[in-house]
Amino acid sequence: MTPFDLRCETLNNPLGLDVTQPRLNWKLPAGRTGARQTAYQVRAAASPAHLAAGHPLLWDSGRVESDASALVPYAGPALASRQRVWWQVRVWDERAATGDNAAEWSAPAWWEMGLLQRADWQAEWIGGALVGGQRTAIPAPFLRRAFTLEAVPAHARLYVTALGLYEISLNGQRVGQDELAPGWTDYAKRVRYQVYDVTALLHAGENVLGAVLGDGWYCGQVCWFGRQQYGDRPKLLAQLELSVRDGAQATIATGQGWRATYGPILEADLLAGESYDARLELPGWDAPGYDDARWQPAEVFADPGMTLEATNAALVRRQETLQPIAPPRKLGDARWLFDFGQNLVGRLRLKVNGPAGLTVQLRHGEVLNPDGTLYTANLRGARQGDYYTLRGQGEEVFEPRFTFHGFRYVEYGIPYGTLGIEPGELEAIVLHSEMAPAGSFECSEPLLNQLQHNIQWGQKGNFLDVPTDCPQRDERLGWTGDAQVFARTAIFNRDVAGFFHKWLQDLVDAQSAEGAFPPVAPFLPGNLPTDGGPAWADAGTIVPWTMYEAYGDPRFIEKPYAAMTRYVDFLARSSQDYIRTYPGYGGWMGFGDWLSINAETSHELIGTAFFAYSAKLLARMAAALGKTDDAARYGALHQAVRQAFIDRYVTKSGLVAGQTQTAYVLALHFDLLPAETRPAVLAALVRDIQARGQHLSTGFVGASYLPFVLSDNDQIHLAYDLLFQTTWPSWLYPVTQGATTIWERWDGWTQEKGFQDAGMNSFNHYAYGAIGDWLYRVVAGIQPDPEQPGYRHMLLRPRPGGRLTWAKASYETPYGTVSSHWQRSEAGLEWRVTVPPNTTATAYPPPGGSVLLDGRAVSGGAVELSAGAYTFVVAAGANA
Ligand code: RAM
Repeated sequence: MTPFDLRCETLNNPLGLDVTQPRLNWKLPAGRTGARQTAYQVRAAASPAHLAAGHPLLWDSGRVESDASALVPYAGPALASRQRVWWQVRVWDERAATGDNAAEWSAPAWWEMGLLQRADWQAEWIGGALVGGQRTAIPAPFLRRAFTLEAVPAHARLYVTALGLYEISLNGQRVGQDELAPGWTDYAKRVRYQVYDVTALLHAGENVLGAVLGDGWYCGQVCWFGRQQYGDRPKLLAQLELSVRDGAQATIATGQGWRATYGPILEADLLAGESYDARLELPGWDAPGYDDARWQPAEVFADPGMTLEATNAALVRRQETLQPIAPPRKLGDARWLFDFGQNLVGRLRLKVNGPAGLTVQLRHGEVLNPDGTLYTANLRGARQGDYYTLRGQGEEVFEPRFTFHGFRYVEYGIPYGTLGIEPGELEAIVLHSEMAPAGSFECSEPLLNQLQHNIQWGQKGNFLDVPTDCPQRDERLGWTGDAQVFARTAIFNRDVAGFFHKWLQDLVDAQSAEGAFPPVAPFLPGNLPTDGGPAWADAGTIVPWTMYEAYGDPRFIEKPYAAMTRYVDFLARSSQDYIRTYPGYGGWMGFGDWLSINAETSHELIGTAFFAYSAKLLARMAAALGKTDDAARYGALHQAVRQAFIDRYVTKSGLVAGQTQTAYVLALHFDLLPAETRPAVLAALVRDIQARGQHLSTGFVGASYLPFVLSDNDQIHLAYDLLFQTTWPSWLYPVTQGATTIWERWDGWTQEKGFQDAGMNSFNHYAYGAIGDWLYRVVAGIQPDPEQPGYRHMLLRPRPGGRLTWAKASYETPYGTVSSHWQRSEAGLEWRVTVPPNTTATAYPPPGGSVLLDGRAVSGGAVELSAGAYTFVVAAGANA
């Protein structure tokens, strides 16, 4: 029983943490039924040799009688900046009596601390002299610093960040694989730094640190707000620390002595794209021996004083490469259309041969006009175009570095029509935040499998450092409502723990002075209301709870806790007799049930429903943290809001005011009805769906809950009918239209109307992909147990239906893989599950006749399972 897959803060050997009490995870091998840890011992030391010898140790937990194998806090001496800790663990399992010989030590793992104090930084912010403007871009600054080392260093770390974006190299070799670093935070408050082990890149003699800066979110265009939202030009902060063999330390830091110039990158903007003139390249600029006499001294800037924070999670990386699915189609003189077969987010890599001075234009778009040309109207003010001017010396390769585009199609053009030339070669590089795959879902219905594919790609495309609504037009904001509805699905598809730890900080940073959470995070004041309003602002309570339920990490609810109480107190203060966004309320009324179809739900009803829900979740989180007074207080508040909802919106006969699907769904799902009126409300919901020819009418607010309301209330057949609906509005309609990602609108394109309003019509918007959660939880039946969060215990309850003959899903919990796979046959249904080691599950075999578990009869109803692999056979029966 040797533990493996050791993690610190859920990361694999993280370099540069500033979590002062890191938590440790390990997994136990699967395979034995009932495998379970009964005790563990962790030890930590300064080197693997010390661990192997067993001394000197930094920390020894001793044998701890505990089944905890996830998020076990390091409890050794306080950690210092730069400290590297090696650690290992051994465990005792349910078979072992006592005695040390039962357990084998794991292979060692490590983590290393970053710079914990501001005083650890000697570096100063540097950059170029040009400033650009609200509408004017500047070329990308190139910065360099040469230095001499007498000997090869034994150990070297680069601590680096930027206001804007950076790419940094040592002796001409790119450092790290992160893209668009350091990502987007509220730069007035914090910026994250990265740490790289660069020991292997240094040598004795002259060495060169070189950096190129991009505008990014700091001073490039953000949304439709224009440029320079945070500052006037990009800046770099970098500190190379090295130790030589005799223990002497040296630091090369940004500040005086750095040189600056401009080179081939004429402009680089996230929304517009990049323009690169290869004739202006600076050969050898980042290598030793280059003469920088014609460069200028870099500008040195005063410290803006924001917090420098370790990244503690993964950044954006290049993830995969796609090739065009067919040879380019000629559109006209010197214009060709490339099709990558997939709406994706990233950028192109161009390979081209041609004369010096020829400019290649690459325009990106998601869809095509009816005449087969590129459709770009829905990009609004985002140019999404890159320009490459050839140096004219054989094969040239270009990939922009400080931009990303949302596209499936590319128009390749040579603006000044050089005839007789063939296009170069293109491949598409997919970019997104590093998030390990976590789950998979598959079933017998190809259309649903394509839907799952589209959900996955919607997530990849919109999880680019912040969870964005869309990746293509001049918007790309961290809309809170969208993130809130999609978070549960996101967790099933990918490991998003680090991603949401970071974004929840963005959300807290963006809280208004009154206590409201914003419509978007990071938030830029002056452009949007400071209060996101119903279902948007409530991301501030819903997302922490969602993360806590799935990951079991108390920090998800501890860190934003004070902000959440301020928020719910704000709701209490700003509502009238517990009715939120009431008529005449002076503040922001909210976005309503955004993009619903002919079914406007009252904003005060949505507001009050979400007020009740936020209070309820906060009471639950308070209880989980042992804050019993708060739990009671917010529990009482929840009851009061619930009663106000009933008094105001529910009639005696059980109708809900407004009479939209979303109104019924919220009342039922958030438990805002007297028990005796639930059947009537449910019946009204069912009637409305039937009256619309088995169609939903819900927008962003109602759509994610609708299928759960049906499946939780004996309407599983109708839930499947909606899921299988292929005419719009429905989840499968875009799939039948060849969609490869989730559309923003149910009717993004229809036969009758063609494209929806170009002012708001993204073809890569994850919000309606929230149906993915229902595929995992209900179709395949994998659910965390909120009473034992983080999959310590789980619920397995598939609900076969529709025309599906089989479905299967798996999910990587902190303990290992849980899976559920059911298959119909003439005789009934076979259901195979695996429960990860050191966890338990309650399994609910689907309804039917008699039930066999691994060949033995079990009585109907729930079955408790320990770790292991099991097969249920449910005979065909009356209720199936
Ligand atoms: C639009 C986007 C976004 C939504 C807001 C309210 O800009 O569709 O997804 O959350 O509006």
